[in-house]
Amino acid sequence: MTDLKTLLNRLGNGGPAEPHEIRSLLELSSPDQILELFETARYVRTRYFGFNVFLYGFIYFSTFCRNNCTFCRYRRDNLSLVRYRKSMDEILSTAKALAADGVHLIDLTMGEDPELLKAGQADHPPLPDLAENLTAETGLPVMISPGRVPDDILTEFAERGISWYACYQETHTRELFNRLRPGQDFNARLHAKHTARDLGMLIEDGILTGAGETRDDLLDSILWMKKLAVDQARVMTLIPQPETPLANQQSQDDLTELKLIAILRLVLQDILIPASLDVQGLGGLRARLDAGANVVTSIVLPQKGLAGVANHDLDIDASRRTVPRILPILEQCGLTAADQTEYREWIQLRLRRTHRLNRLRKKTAC
Ligand code: SAM
Ligand code: MD0
Ligand code: SF4
Repeated sequence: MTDLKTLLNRLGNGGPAEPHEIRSLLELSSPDQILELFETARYVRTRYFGFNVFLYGFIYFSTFCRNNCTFCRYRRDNLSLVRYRKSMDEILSTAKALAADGVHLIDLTMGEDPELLKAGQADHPPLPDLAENLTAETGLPVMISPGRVPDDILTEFAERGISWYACYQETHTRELFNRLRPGQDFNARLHAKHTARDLGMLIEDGILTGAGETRDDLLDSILWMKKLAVDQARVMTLIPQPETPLANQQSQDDLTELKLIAILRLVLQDILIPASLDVQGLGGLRARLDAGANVVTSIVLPQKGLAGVANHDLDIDASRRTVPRILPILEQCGLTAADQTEYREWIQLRLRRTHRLNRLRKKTAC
């Protein structure tokens, strides 16, 4: 059995990890050893990104959803909330304000809103037009998080220059997926990510932890995301939501999330890994960055009636999910917000790599 120092030394220098070695990292419980894990993750982050961190503005523009995910406040059967669908003008003005605050990307997120999935509604152009308008008006790259959408819509996103497709599997174990996302098709959700990648988009996948998974489930997810060669990988700790089937799930502290951030950094090395403000708000940011994350996500403008997902209102109207509140924390961590140009350059390089790999895959398939 390799000792921890040897293993961290190898991973810290970009070496490979065997599944049983990743499992041993997931099992770490000694505080000193966990700190060594985080330190190595920061070392790897510095090698690829220096001290730069990227900032993602978040616009949850429709909270209507046709699905019934057991963990989610916005599931169809939850009748206890007032839902909203923001107009094109509201979305544009919010995106411009976020851009002026210095975010690097606009993350356009929605429930699987049947109205928006139909082409072009009164107040709304079709989704690909909406996303393209945002790119044009803000000059920023756009991520779209619409849930599972058909291939023709993905094709339009790619043709309109949308950089990212985000779609979180939550777990890569079918049986657990069926419990978390009942009535949804495991393969179809994976297929959407493959299709987006084949179309030349960058892709993000993600794990939900604290939702009844085992260590082997987590290991499987890490191996899947490595195989899929995702460009961004996230982990979120379940925040049990009232009025949902997982309302009484025992709350989990954030240690597993932090270890997963560090392990993803060591196994996937040069990808983007979010520190989401949506789990513990601003108070949880430093720990996530110290574990090796390099993107702050879920930056939400206050007083606009916009919601978060896991924590729908935490820190939002107190203006604590804003760029000015984040910058001092980056500084405490010895980090700094990248220039918008630096992020665009990273995207361009990564997209070129995707296109190269796609060409190679096509050639070997012939
Ligand atoms: N409706 C789209 C979909 O499901 O793909 C887009 C929304 S997606 C950004 C919502 C994500 O937030 C989920 O995939 C899940 O990872 C996370 N999430 C939702 N509810 C959560 C909760 N209660 N606790 C933690 N994370 C949650
Ligand atoms: C976040 N609440 O960044 C958001 C969301 C969607 N692409 C991201 C899960 O944490
Ligand atoms: Fe809908 Fe997404 Fe929530 Fe599932 S996670 S219920 S698809 S908004």
